[in-house]
Amino acid sequence: MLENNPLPGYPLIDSPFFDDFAENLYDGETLSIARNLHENGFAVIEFPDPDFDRISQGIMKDLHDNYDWEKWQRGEVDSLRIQDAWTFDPRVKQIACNKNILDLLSQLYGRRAFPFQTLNFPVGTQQAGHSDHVHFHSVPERFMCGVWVAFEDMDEDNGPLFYYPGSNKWPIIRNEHIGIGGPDIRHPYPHYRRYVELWEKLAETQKVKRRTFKARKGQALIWTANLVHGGSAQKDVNRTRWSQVTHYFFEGCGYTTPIASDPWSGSIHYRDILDIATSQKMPNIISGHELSAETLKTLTPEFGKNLHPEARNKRISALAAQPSKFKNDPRIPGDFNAENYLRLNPDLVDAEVDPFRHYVEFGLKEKRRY
Ligand SMILES: O=C(O)CCC(=O)C(=O)O
Repeated sequence: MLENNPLPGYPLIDSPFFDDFAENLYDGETLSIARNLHENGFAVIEFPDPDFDRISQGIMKDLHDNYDWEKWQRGEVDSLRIQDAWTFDPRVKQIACNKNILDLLSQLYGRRAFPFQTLNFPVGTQQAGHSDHVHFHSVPERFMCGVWVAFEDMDEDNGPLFYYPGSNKWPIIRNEHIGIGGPDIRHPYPHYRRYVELWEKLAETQKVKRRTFKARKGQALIWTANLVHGGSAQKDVNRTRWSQVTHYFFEGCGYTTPIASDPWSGSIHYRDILDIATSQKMPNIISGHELSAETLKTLTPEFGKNLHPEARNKRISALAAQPSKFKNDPRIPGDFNAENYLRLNPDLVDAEVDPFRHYVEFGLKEKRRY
C-alpha cells in the first residue's frame, strides 16, 4: 500500500508521481511490469498458472462447437467470439479469476481488481485499433484494463494482436471532444467511426508505429484502459488463433459507457457490473460514496426514464419487427434474436435503433451479446 498518496484517484501505474514511489513499492518483475505499463501502456507476462496448458486445451475443446466455422470459412463474418463464456465454462472462469493476476493488478493499480467480462476468440478479431475506454470506463478514469492470453502461437498469418506503444499517454477522447452530445447520444454508435479515424490520425501525427504481438502460447499481454489496440487481418483463414481476453475493473469506482453518455447535460450511462469471481453486482462508488438506485435511475439513459415495463416491451417488439435491409446480411449470426439483443443491450432500446443494422455496424465488433 502507498501511504499518503497525493492522488488516490489515479491508478498507481498512471500516477504523475510514479517515479517517486515505484522503487519503494515494487521490486523484481513487478517493478518492470509497472514501468512498462506506466511508460508504454502494456506489459507482456507468462500467464501465471502452471496448469495453463491443460486449462486452455480444455477451453478449446469445450467451446469449439459453439462457433459458426462455416460462416468464417466463407468470409461472411469478420471474426468468431463468445462473450461471457465464464457463465457456463468453469475453465474460462478459472483464467479470469487467476489469483496471481488479481493480486498483481491490485498491486499495480492500488485498488482491488475484479474481472467483469470474458471474450473467447478461436480466430483473429480483425478489429480496428481502439481504446477500451469509450466502451467501458471508470470514474475516476483509467481503473480498467484487459488481460489477453494466447492459447496457441501467433504469427503474421493468423491475425496477431496489435497495439500502439505509448498510446496510453494520448488524450482520453470522449464525446465532447469530437462534437457529439445532446440528442446525438441517443444514437451514439453511428459516430464510432470518428473515434477510429481519430486514433489512426493520432498514431500518424505522433509517428507511433503499430506493433504486432507475435505471442507464444501461454504469453499474456496486459493493456491499460487508453492503450489503442486491435486485431490484424487474418491472412490464412484455415488457421486458428485461440485466445481469451478478460476485462477488469477496480473496486470503489463508478462504471460507465462514455460513448453513450453526455454528463454535461445530465446523462451518464452507468453499467450493471458483476464481479465474475463472486457473481455479485458491484456498486458504483465515487469518492467513497455509493450512488443510490435513485441517482442511477435519474442519470442513466438505459433505465428508460418514465417508460413502464409494458411500454418498454412493446417498444422492443416494434423495433425488432420493423423492416430492415440488414436482416439478411451475411454478418447476422444464424441464432441472432433481435428481441434478445435489445433486452441484453438496453441502451439500444432508448436509442431506438434498428437491431440488425446496429449489430452489423457495431455490435459485432463490440462483442455485444444477443
Ligand atoms: O484479440 C484481439 O485481436 C483484440 C481484442 C480486443 O481488442 C478487445 O477485446 O478489446
